[in-house]
Amino acid sequence: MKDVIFDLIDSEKKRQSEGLELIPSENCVSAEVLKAMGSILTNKYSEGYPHFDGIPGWSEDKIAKEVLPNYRYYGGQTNIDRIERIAIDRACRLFHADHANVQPHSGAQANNAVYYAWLEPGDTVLGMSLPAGGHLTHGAPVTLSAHIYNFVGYGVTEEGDIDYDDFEEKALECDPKIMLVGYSAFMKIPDFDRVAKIRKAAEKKFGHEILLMADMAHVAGLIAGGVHPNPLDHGFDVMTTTTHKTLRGPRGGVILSKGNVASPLKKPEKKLENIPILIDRAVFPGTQGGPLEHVIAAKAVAFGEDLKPEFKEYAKNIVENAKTLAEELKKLGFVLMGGGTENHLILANMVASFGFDGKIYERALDMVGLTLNANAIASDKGGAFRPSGVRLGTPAITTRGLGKKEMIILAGWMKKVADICKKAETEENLEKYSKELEEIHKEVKELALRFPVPAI
Ligand code: DSN
Repeated sequence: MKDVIFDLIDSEKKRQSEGLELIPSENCVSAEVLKAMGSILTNKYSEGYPHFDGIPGWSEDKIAKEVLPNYRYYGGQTNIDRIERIAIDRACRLFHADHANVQPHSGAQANNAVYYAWLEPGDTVLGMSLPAGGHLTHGAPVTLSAHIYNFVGYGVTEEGDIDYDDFEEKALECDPKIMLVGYSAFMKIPDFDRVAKIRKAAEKKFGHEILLMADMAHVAGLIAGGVHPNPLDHGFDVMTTTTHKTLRGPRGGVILSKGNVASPLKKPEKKLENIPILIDRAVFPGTQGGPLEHVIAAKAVAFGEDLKPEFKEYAKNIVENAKTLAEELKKLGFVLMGGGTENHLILANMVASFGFDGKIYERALDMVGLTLNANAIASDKGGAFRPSGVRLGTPAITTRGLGKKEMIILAGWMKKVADICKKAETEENLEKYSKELEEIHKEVKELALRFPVPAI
């Protein structure tokens, strides 16, 4: 008998096909990425790392005897090693990195490995605070890393940009070991050069090296596509990212770094120049066991797609769509944080726009097949469960081929749903407007089916 799980997968295929995905951290993978991810590579254990290309000053013979047998803890790695090596090489080419660790199971795992590579318990990390748009793993008190390390949060300005004065003041006060630029709800392009200058001043004051880390999980695809600056080109040592957002790969993480690339078998001195090796040791055996080689193969396929010229066009279109959608929403009375967007992401303050919160709007949009998420805005009073805003973005709909014309239609639907929420006032009352919502749903479905989800 067919397992019910497959019925539910079919049902999810229908939901994705008939609706439009506006969650800015989601995307639709290609058939090739899906095929690699669903392959028999999932059968294989391969703790360790693929064979190394060479170690300066070591003979081939010495490497063969002393290093290679120790690189993996299981036999049968002929194909796995080649796959992982290709994933690493492609990731390095995409982001101008000296080294890539492609094994993190997620962005959170990637961040935790970087912390473990560089910090001692109690050390300080300066990162964007959660209410300002930072990520849970940048110091939210509920996380494991917040129990181990000391996180100091910087904020954003009224205009929605990083408050660089606050950043600088805190950097020169809190003696950070890591300075972190990264976020999951931020619409501006960071001034990486300014942060690199602040790092130098803080290093001078405190007399030790400070790791410059960028968590680019949201915008990595824009960086790869050349429409967003690359922190590794602007003095940053490490960049972490997930692989499933704008990069359009399988769910997972990767850590890119600058520095000496050498054998992870010997623990090097804790210096910035050794960060690639420290990171390899921190991922395995530091914080993870067996790598997911079927996912690593899918990462390699996605990185191959991201290196193609078409991906540059895709990245450009993501940003153009987001800007068009933001402008249309503003014309219709939506108050947008930061006044709009410079990337793929839009944060609308629903309380300031129409007097209701993000949760009722998320629910009503779900009813018409438009999916986004309620999201706190800086200095939000509504808490995590009744945030004032909604966060939306264009990576998935751009993959499906929607363009300027459809952004204008989409903004119109969003306004109609906002008008219904205003009348309904509560989520329970939305049912009273089910006929009006169903009319919009029909239109959404008709348009969505004209732009098929790849690989479905
Ligand atoms: N959950 C991701 C996002 O939606 O931004 C961050 O981890």
